[in-house]
Amino acid sequence: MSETRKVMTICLIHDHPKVLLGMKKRGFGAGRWNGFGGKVNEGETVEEAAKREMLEEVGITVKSLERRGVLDFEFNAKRGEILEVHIFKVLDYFGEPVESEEMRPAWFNLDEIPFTEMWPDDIHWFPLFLRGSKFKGYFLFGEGDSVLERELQEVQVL
Ligand code: 8OG
Repeated sequence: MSETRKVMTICLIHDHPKVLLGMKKRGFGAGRWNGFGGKVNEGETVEEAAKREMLEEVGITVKSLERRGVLDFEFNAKRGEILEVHIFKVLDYFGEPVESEEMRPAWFNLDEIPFTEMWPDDIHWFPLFLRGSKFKGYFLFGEGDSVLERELQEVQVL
């Protein structure tokens, strides 16, 4: 079976003991808290896309970031269409979070991360992200918020 891939980004700011999330106001994933990101455009590197989305969605200029995870997502109803999501930790930035048409930002304490209002995979990989690991994985989603298959492993190099 042929496979298509859409490459996407998520950026997270972890200023201990808080993490910055955004409530997605419209489009795919609306009503969920998430990091900031979107599709990588043609002619852009994944890092460039991650930085662009941070500026567009929350008004933050990223000076440096580090890739911490790569996850493949597939929906059972759309087999063969893989979302390849690259997850970055923002290391250095300037600006304050500003609400945009797409995202309403808020800081969360690490013990108050709203997993029930996030994508169902997040509860699995967030702990790895927060403790500084790098990781790779695959999630297959079924109806509603069900996860039919999942693989997740820590890696040394992505
Ligand atoms: O451009 P758009 O806003 O549609 O991009 C979707 C965003 O949602 C992008 O940042 C990637 C992210 N995203 C998915 N699937 C999942 C998921 O299962 N978990 C998390 N945390 N984010 C996801 O597309």
